[in-house]
Amino acid sequence: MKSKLSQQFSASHSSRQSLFSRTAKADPIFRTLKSALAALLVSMTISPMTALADMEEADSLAEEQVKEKEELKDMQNELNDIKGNISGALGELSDLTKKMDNQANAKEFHLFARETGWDTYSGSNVHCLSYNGKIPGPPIVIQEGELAKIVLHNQMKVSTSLQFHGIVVPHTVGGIPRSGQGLVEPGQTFVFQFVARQPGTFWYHPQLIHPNQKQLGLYGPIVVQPRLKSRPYDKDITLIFSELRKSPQAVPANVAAKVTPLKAGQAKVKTTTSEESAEGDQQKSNFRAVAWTDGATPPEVETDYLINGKPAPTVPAIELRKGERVKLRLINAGQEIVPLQLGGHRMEIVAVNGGDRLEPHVFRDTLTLNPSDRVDVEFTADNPGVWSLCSESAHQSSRKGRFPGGMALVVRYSELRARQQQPQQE
Ligand SMILES: [Cu+2]
Repeated sequence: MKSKLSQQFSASHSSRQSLFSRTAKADPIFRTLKSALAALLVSMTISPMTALADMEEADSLAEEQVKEKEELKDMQNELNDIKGNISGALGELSDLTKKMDNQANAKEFHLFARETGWDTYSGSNVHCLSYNGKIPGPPIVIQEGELAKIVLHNQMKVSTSLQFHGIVVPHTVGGIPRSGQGLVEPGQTFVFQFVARQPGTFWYHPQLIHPNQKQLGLYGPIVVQPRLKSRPYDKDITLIFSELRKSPQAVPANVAAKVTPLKAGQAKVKTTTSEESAEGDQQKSNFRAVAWTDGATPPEVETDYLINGKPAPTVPAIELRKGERVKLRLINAGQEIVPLQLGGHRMEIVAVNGGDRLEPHVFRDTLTLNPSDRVDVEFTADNPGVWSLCSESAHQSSRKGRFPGGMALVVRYSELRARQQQPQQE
């Protein structure tokens, strides 16, 4: 049996419990209080020391993150550097490969400068100078961007040099010749190398310190073919106009003999010429020309006017077929102005002095070639017949007034010729 007190307590306890449950369920204030109490209990479980440690940990974590970010950035920079280096190295490798390819594919030409007997008119053998025994010298035909290797062998009794007129080359190749730099002594060989970067028509000859060698026959054409041909043509013909001075005697032994080689850094060429000695003016010029003879009057000379080394009527004719597109590369290697005329056609001037294609193009039946000019013209063979291409200057297109002679050639349509040659049918 329970005591009365115990019974009372139980009764009161149970009644309180039921009161609490009933009230909590019913009243929102009790709910709020309950949550606040819970939050307080949770906050009391974290001591102040623990919070500080946590904060420090968070700070160091942030620092690490920053460091990691910086390291990542550094790595990225390094990677970029490596990428840059690789691409640079690849570029160098490609340049080197190209260079090697170029070296391997260098187009080589040999020029033998020597004294030569040259037939102009029948029975008229002129003692002159030539490259490889012919006037003009061999054509140097290269592609744009190609490495040209030109080996000059001096088989003359005097020094010589080489200029690639119009082609922009390093000074070691085309500057004023000096010892070891383009001045080639008798019996010596010199290699000139350059990459031809300009398409067009050019020419080669000895440099200004050896001027009379050019007039005695040392010259030749250079054609740099463009990588992209702008307009097709059927025939590509080079014509070099020049004068050849006929000397009654052999080529003077002292032609260009008195050129003193320049040493590196030296600015002047010391030479002897009769006129300049008389003027007492030897030190003024870097370009002391060389006289025919020392102190003597130049020998009397007769001049032949030539196209590709020959005078009319021995200059080969230009044979055409109707409808052909013809390109003429005209080079004036002489000392005189040549007024050139083509019969029956109008020449379209497409380039002057190299690769500059002229826009808009101009058309001419007569054009003027100044000394050293190169003019590229094109025309369409649309007027069948037999025509002339010649200098309008009578002394240039005759042999002392007798025709045919000098700078003149025949332009003819081969179909007409074939028809003329066919036996007449009845
Ligand atoms: Cu020149």
